[in-house]
Amino acid sequence: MPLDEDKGAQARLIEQAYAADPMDADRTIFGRVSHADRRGFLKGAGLATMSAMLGATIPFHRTMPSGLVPVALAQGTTEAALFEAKDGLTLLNDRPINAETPPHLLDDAITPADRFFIRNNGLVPDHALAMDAGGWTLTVDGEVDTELTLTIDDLRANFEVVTYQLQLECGGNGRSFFQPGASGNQWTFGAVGNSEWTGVRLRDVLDAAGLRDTAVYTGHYGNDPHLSMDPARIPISRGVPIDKAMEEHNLIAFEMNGAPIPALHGFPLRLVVPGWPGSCSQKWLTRIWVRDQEHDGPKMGGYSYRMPAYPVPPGTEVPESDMVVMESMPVKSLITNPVTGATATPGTAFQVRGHAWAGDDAVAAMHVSIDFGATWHAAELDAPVNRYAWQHWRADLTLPQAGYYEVWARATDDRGRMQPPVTPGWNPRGYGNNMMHRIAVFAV
Ligand SMILES: Nc1nc2c(c(=O)[nH]1)N[C@H]1C(S)=C(S)[C@@H](COP(=O)(O)O)O[C@H]1N2
Ligand SMILES: [Mo]
Repeated sequence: MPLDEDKGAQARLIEQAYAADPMDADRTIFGRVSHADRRGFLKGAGLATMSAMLGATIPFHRTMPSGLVPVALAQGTTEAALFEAKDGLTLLNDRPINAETPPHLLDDAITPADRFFIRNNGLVPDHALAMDAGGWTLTVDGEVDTELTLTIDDLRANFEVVTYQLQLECGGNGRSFFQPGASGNQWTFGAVGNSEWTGVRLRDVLDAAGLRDTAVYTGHYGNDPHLSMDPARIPISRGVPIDKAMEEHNLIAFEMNGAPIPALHGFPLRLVVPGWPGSCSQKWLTRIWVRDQEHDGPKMGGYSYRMPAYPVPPGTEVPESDMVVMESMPVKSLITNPVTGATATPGTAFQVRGHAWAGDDAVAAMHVSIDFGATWHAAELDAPVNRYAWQHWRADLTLPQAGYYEVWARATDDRGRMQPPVTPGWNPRGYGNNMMHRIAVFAV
């Protein structure tokens, strides 16, 4: 087959790599084709390149839509390649893949998928890497009158499809600041995002199944493989009390920001249970088991996503029986502009801005300080576009003279609770750290 259509250097590189080791084409190539963005590159690839990558001619190439990414190549997508396409995230762990977003990259009102943090406990399932939703079903069973098995088309056809902006934060966000430290991903500030999610309401689906009087809790299941690859083990299965599950804003989502949910974020179906630890929002969702007791799946018990029932001095060995499940996340905010370390001109106003959120509650006030918390200025605070969306805030600040300053930001929720200046309530696994975000600003 003549390879004369595409003389680009990248294409030759791919063809050589492919020829050298067809089975390893994906790993060989995509480390190198920078991330000229694999998908973008494939979309622009000429027929010869595409054929070389597939290792076969394409007899019906005339009817192949231009820009189509052949599924055989999409199937070769790896977690590493997907991470490369993420825009400036900090990788905390690559197996399982965990990455956070630096605060200044969370400046958008709606977090783009490329800037949404990744928190996986296991591996991304193959069907998601291939973006193949064929045959996907969701089962709803347990304490229900009618067991349901629903395809994604069934969900779209039989239930109202709604779109909400919902903020999602990992329960362990801020863990790295606890003393003594806790094991687990050393999140700083960026295990949080606020995207637009489209799907059907969890409550509508539970209503369709008919909850029995015995229903007290949900149990969520996805099909992500355990790190051990042992099919008998599952990485995580959490749930929420029925009262929380029946809230209007919980979604069984199939779109993120108007597009299919990306592989890393749960394609083709995930729960979004806002306000509570992100772990309640099962990705790659296959089953909702309605329980007659508190769910006891992996990461529901022991010290996982649990806090001491009473305040303890840092480093205390808390008996397991005194640990209670984390529910609503605490009030919190981020400064997303300027970036820490920025410079400002003395005597000239500049804008500081960011977002704030408060678990099941709303943020009522936002304050900023430039003198290490001695005095506070009220910031302008927007209402959320819908319940559970993060709220935007902004303030104009002026630094009086040249020197080093810190901007501190403090949110207050509608029950009067504020962010503390230092890490709050130490707990064995380092959850729920809502200390204020501080940035450095040099007036020069
Ligand atoms: N199936 C499955 N769902 C999951 C997880 C997982 O490992 N597997 N991680 C959970 C945790 S701990 C968090 S914080 C959120 C993170 O969602 P994101 O990766 O889309 O940011 O997904 C939750 N849902
Ligand atoms: Mo999490």
